[in-house]
Amino acid sequence: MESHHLPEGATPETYAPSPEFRDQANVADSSVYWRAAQDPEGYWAEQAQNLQWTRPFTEVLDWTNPPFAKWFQDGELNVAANCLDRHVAAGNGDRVALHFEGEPGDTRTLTYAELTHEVKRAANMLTSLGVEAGDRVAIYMPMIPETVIAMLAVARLGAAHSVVFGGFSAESLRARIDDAEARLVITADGGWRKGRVSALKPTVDDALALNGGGSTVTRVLVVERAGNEVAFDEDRDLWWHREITAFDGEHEPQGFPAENPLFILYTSGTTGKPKGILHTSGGYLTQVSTTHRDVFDLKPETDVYWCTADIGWITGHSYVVYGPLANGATQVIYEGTPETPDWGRWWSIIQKYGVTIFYTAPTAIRACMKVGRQVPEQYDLSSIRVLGSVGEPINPEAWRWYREVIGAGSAPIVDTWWQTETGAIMISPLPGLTHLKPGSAQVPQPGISVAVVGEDGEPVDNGQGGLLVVQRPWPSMVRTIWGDDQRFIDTYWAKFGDRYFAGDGARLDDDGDVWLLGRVDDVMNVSGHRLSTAEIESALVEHHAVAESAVVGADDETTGQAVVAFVILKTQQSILSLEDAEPELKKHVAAQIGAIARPRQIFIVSELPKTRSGKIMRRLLKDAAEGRDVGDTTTLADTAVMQTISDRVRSER
Ligand code: 6R9
Repeated sequence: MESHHLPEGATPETYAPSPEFRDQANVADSSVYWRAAQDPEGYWAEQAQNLQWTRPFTEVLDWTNPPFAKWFQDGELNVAANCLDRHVAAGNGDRVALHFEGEPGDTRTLTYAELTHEVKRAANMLTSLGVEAGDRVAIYMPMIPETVIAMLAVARLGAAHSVVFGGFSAESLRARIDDAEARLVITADGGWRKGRVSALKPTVDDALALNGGGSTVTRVLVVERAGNEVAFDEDRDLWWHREITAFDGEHEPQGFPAENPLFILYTSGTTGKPKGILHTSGGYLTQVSTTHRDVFDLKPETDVYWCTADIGWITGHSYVVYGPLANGATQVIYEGTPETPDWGRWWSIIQKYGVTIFYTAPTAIRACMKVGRQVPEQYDLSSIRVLGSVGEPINPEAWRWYREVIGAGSAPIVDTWWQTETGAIMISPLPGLTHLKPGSAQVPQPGISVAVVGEDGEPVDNGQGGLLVVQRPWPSMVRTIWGDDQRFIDTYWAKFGDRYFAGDGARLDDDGDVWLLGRVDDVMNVSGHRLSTAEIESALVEHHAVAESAVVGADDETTGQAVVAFVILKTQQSILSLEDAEPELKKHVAAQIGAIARPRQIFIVSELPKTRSGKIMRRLLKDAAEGRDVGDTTTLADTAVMQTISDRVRSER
């Protein structure tokens, strides 16, 4: 810890980069911020030159029709070739792209040459199944190399993938397939989680059987991974390993326009219906590769990078697949959970592969803290030189533990703020420059401009809480909500004109560093995953015994927030006894949405607190769920309700 280089007004706990780190850092000259701020488009155009364009762009940004941005629009490129072929052509074909570690302990290594070969074969296979540029392909897979191969093969053909996290239910999968009108689903028989096989193909079968069975899907391609027994529809289903044998590794990549859709990824919004966030090609790849190189200080020749995110989330898209591979990085991908077979698993993987850059979420760090430092201390973690955090604010206590126990007291921690919608990191320290402050994501990246404003859109004073906005378009920004331009405008742009409203509260300190304060809407953050209160409420009321429900995200020591539901049962129902209701409804939510949405607690109540206009007061329920005294209830139609509810909650704590 140092204090003599502190800018005026900085908090005392500040960690400067070591001189050794600074001397070797990719970005060691702070004038980059100033240069990029003078000419953001020039900065991004320069970054885009690190990609291989089959047709060079002449226009950087078209913002004539806000909020619909076009970046590098007259340029053409092939995203997959940028992640694969060009590294092979540059003589780096023998470099390891993926060190895969299966949960049961099986391993597979793929060099860039091998990965390129596999993606070319897969692209030929998909072509034979009718996949063409402009199509959508749903991917419902465990964390295995074929998932990366499938995504890149789809991208190589100019089609768009929609990856659905393997923990989502048949209903959630089906809603996403329908919304994107996917014609093909790529899945696996199952994957390994917590020492057991977690089946995937049966969920695909269930999803496609819903709504009378008719869907846009004509084919299901199945990777053999876990060996579990699966049903096969001979007219529809194909084994990947059988099909692929017919195809060789010759495939000429074609250039596609920079604004060609690359993927749709669904994320929770404030209403029940998930939003299909659309990302396109050239701008997205530019910003994910730039930030991956500079924020993590990547040296592709020597680093071994590991991001623990599942590919089903945006972090997996941007910082497992596209950023690292565009940069020619060597990385680890791991199929399973950190506690399998025991809590030493992650640390043993770091030791085994000599991981130098490690990127994970605060919820995982807190879970490891709970287990105790004696576990990681049994492993040699001395290869680590950069640590990253993403998904929610990292509390200073977890930050210090992460730095000390995992980072040997010296590794810089980059706390990266961004969203599914932003596509890439927006606010983060740069490890060779920034004096780190535990708990703050700190600095907008070069070329990015943010502000903290009040409801009126005017900047608030430093130290005051407000709403985070992004002031200018950025290359990896969401282009629209799939099929719903109006919702795109309403959700992100209607509030502050042509500035992007992120939905997060924030404040600036006197150094201008950004502190994130959590969501300002009805979106919860559970273990770094976004869940909508409305979506869980509607799942609950779909249960035939439920009359009404209210869901809140309550503070939780490990998961950041946890789902707490308040439910009114139908008076005439005789299906559920009071004792059975809680477990049954938990199971129901998990089946409807996915295990991540399973409530921590469900309280069966006889009434919910409502305003006179009939709005449920979730704020009061949150107070009760977090064990606080419930504040002002005078706006409630019935003031006694909250007393009854908080007594109930207390009696169960
Ligand atoms: C990448 C990702 C986005 C929401 C975002 C914010 C929260 C993410 C954060 C953070 C504070 C950080 N969030 N990173 N809050 N500090 N470093 O997580 O995308 O799943 O779309 O979630 O997560 O609330 O709005 P996504």
